[in-house]
Amino acid sequence: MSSGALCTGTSPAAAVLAPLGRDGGRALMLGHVHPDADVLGTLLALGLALEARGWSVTYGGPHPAPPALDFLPGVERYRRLATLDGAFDVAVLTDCPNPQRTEGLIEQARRASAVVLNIDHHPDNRRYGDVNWIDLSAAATGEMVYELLLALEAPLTPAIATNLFTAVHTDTGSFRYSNVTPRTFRIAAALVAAGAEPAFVSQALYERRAPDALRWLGEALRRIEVSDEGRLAWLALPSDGVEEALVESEELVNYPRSIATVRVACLFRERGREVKVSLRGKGDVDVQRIAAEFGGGGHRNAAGCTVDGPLAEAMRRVLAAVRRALAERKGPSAASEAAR
Ligand SMILES: [Mn+2]
Repeated sequence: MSSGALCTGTSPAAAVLAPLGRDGGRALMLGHVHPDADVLGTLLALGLALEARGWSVTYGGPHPAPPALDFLPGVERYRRLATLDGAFDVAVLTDCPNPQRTEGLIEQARRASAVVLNIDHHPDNRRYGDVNWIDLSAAATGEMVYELLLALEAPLTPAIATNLFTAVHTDTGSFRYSNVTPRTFRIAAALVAAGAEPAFVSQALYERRAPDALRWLGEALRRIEVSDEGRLAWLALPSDGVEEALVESEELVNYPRSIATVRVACLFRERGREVKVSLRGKGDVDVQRIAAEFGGGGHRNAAGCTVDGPLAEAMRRVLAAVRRALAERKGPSAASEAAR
């Protein structure tokens, strides 16, 4: 693994600005598997800003953008990439802690690009870029790319602002999670002033369900189980009959997480021989450490991993690890924890 320059500030260092500062060039905005709004919003925002300066920009990754994010300005430019054409002055990856999540495109990008720029806020980032900007205090990579565009003196168009606002909006659970800081709101305010519309983004994200999706959601929520004196809750979805796009768009793990007593919530999604696991905490258990036991990663309160099936065996292993973490964290009652 290459280990290039490392920058950790809230503002981009000169090494981060250098490959992007000139007028014109060829840039690759490279996303990872199943890109979410923080990935897509930041890649599109930075790409659009570079295009305004005469750059030619390619946007894509191993998977296409999900239909639920079809409202992001410029997202029609983002496509599934199998191979890369030509050479790039810079390849940018955002919100991607592990280069393996590009399914091999990172190797091609390295060969084709003068500089690989890695912009992320995950604590387990592998620092695989020639330049790595890792700001663990950022609630979203969207905050970092906002600072980057300010430093580049790029104009914040409504399209760019909408992309960054959506990135911050989703990574903070609509400004509800513990990663939200005064800076998050300052940046959000600046983005709204620049033309992002909160009501439009909220409706686009949360109020475009089909009636069938709601019925299906009801069926799924019936499966929620609660145990360990209410401290642990999970939802397990076998592979049969559930439309993947529906699961992706619903952030289902937030439902078990919303139970008052729950300290750790899990979502298990069986996919062929693998089970995708999403873990959510409320601050007292570090779910990233649990995910890391299974080769995954994420943040303290939100992490994920992929575990070998079958579903029941995956659940047994992961729930055992969660219970170990809960036992380590025994002490104050759930009520006094909730009051902190
Ligand atoms: Mn993120």
